[in-house]
Amino acid sequence: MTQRPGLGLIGARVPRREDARHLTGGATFLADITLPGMREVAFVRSRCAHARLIGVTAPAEAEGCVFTAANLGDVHVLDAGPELETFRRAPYPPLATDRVRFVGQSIAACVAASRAQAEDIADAVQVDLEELPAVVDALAAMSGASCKLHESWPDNAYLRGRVASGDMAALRRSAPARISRQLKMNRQVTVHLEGRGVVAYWDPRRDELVIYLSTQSPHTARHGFARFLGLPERKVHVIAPDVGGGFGGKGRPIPEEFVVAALALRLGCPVRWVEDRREHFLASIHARDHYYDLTLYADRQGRILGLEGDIVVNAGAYALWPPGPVGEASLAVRNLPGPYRISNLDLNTVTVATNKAPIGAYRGVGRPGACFAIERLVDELANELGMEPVDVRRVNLVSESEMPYRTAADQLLDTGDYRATLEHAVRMIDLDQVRRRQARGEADGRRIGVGFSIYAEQTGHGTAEWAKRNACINSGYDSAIVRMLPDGSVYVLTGIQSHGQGLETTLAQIAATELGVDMSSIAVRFGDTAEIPFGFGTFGSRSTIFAGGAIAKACRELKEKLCAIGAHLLSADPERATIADGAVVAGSASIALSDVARIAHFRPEKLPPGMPARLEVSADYEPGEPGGVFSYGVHAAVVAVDPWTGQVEILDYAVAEDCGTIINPMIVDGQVIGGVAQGIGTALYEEIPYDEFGQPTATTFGDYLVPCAPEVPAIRVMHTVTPATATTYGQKGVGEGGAIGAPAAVVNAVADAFRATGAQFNETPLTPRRLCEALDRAQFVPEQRP
Ligand code: MCN
Repeated sequence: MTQRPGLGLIGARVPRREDARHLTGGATFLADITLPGMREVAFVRSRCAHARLIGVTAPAEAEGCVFTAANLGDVHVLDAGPELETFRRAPYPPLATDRVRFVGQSIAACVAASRAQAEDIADAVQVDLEELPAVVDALAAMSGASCKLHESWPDNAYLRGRVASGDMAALRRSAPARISRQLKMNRQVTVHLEGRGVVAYWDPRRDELVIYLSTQSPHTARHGFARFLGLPERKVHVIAPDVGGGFGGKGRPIPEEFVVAALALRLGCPVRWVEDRREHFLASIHARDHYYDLTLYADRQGRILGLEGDIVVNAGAYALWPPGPVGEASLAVRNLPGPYRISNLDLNTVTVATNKAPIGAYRGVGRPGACFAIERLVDELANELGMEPVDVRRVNLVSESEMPYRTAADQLLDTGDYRATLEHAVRMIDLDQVRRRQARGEADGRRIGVGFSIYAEQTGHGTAEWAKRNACINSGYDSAIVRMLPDGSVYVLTGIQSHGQGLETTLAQIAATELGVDMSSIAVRFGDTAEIPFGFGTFGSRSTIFAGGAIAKACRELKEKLCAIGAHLLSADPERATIADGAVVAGSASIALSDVARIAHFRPEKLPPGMPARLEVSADYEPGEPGGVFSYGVHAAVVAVDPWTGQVEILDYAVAEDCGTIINPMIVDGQVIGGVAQGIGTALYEEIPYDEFGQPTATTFGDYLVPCAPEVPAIRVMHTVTPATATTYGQKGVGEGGAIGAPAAVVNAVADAFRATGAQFNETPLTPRRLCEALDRAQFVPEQRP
């Protein structure tokens, strides 16, 4: 890694300060919060994928404890989705009214003194459902014979889109090589360590509803709760305690959380719901579920000439507030050409309603599927042309001299040397050595494969990007307050939220660097809407850019003021003053920051004439031109596949990545490694399958497999540093890249192991069954096991 010198703590491997409490039981997660008189909620959920809701009968002994849509109180269902006339609306009801549209949809909320009692009541509630035909497959849902999810819609499409450029018709006639494939990335859940949860109560002293919520976006949640309940926002106070992971899933409140807030108002006592893991699998946010039908056109030297086809996203039954389900298709289509020079493009997207749980954001949003699709096609093209897959990438990657480069899908790749990063990955995985090993064969008969994938990760985009998406909430900026207290210690208040990614540490590194003070004097605060400045929370790998930018801006202004006060007190020239080692220094004179802060607060008569005393600065931040940045990386995996059982072992995994200037390399390594682990889950293990009746068939960790330590190899990470021009330090986001690149690299490696057989591996997770079926279809019969 080569990084600009002279940036203080920027680039330092500072240990994560939040880990001490997280690892020693000192943290407060949602389920740790108990309040006097608190009641617990259990939900009655639909057992049918699609049905008319005829009636709900509560047991006589549970009178006053069972709430349905009819007696929840005066609530306002939030309309979700982009501000587009062509988007068909399907607001997600807090509790079902006349119809249920997926297994697990909440129908009634049962309240009792304990969760166990609430669950007993829920078990005793009778729900009368008249079953309707269900559709779970997105392609079937788009056929004329399908049942309709929403009666007023002409078909089951939420939204259709098209991205096109160049002359596809001419290319179709003339292209020397073409590869057509159908690819599928199946449905997953977000599987954060801590489930969702909410505690709500009315605080008469402050005349407000207090909502503890395990969330990534406290202010957005506040806005949603206020609108749902018809309360002014000043009467809704959202507090995020420690959040044990979110991976995008906690970015948006779900109906159960809204219901708990409504119950707290209705019942006048604290009410809590803590999601259990089965509820998480059934009805928390689902993700991915993409289908691609694509044709790649190329010349015989491997130069990609064009890409066309369809992207279908199975979005489930309802649109989750605020953005609805369209981000998947939008990000997938715009990132499908990746960092490749592709001049002809014709891609159609459709986001489809089915009788599955609604989808939302999960690490990578749209891009793991897009990366999987294009990177599989690149490898298949290499096979067709008899080329080394890496060579096809070398031919097509955008070069450093072409930056900034606008792709055919209108994405502006800002800075970077993608080709150099590819060469790093090739060296790290030692491609020649792997090829030699393949040629030798394995003593145990397993087959070795090596796979690469390249991704460009859109991070930290400003208001123009969100306006382009017609987003109903444009999160293109964020804000910070930096406040020095009378003893010289500092509060950094930020509108974003840390839910595991280490921001308490990295944002303190930024503030300490800018102010010239020791990190130990800085407290980073987030997650309390009564305390922090307005902001949009954490998603889209935006925090280091937005919160980092806002904090740096506020700190610079505060530093200037501190220098002016210090110089005045020292009778020195403010132009010559700076902060070093906890003091304002001007030439040979200095005054401790604690003295400056104390005087500013308590002895304002000593300040420069007319200067306001308050040592507090707030700042907004949005990245400069070109309004957003792309980090990128190359993943390389080596696998050994057992052709008799379909078991895949990942032998080696290397990532060469570039997220611009790095704030904390240790944390960035952790982000990459964690993301790759999740990507391995996508590639090989994780899926929420539904049967033909719309019943999900993986609702425990017994059926929904996540990679654990034995399945995740020692991942090696290296960084190149190409600073962004649009951000404060040249930093780019990094939180999602690991999850974006891994599925394609792993599946490409498996495909490489069977390159000569013609077997097709185009669906994730590539379970042993799918792998063996692919070999069967290719009529590949492994030799006798040695
Ligand atoms: N970082 C850095 N230098 C950079 C970029 C980032 O040191 N150039 C550091 C950051 O300061 C931060 C971390 O890396 O500590 C991730 O930063 P960033 O890329 O800005 O992403 P966000 O902080 O906005 O985090 C969100 C991102 C996303 S979208 C998901 S999903 C995600 C993730 O990061 N969910 C996570 N990482 C996660 N990590 C954990 N442990 N748990 C989750 O739920």
